[in-house]
Amino acid sequence: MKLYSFHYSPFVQKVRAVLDLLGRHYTVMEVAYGDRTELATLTGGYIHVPVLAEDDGRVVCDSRRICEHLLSDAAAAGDWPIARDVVDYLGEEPVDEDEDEEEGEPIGDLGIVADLGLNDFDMGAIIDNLDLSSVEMLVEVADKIKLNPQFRKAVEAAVG
Ligand SMILES: N[C@@H](CCC(=O)N[C@@H](CS)C(=O)NCC(=O)O)C(=O)O
Repeated sequence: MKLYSFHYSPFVQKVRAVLDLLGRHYTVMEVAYGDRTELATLTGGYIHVPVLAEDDGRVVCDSRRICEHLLSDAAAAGDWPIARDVVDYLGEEPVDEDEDEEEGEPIGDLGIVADLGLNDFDMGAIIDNLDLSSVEMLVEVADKIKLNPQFRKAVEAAVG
């Protein structure tokens, strides 16, 4: 994958920190401040950095979206010790990294916050909606259980 960058950009540094923590291999594409033609062509007109270009053609703009994209990637999730601990704790089978992401089944108690107003059916609908990033799913959950102002504040403090 390629990361389009200005070397001094704090937004780029944030994404590089996440990429490095995940142990992902990437090529830094230093963009010339005065010539962003390649970047604009790639993104369809967005000329800020960072921009992430995956080898499979996916292009993600904006550091926050890039971080969400990297952290919600199914293969990367399988690499997180905390994700493995949750699977162990729930007594479930480990996630098969080769399995098609779209066919993955949710695990755990989907009715865990039913008493706060979000039943297992509605929880299932939120987490099956693969158009949402993991943070957007959590925002929906927080909305339904009426925790959104506090949740948004915590997310903004964590991801900027
Ligand atoms: N919200 C964007 C902000 C990105 C941004 O402002 N990047 C600056 C570099 S630090 C940029 O590309 N500026 C374009 C310019 O100066 O013309 C993000 O988080 O990625």
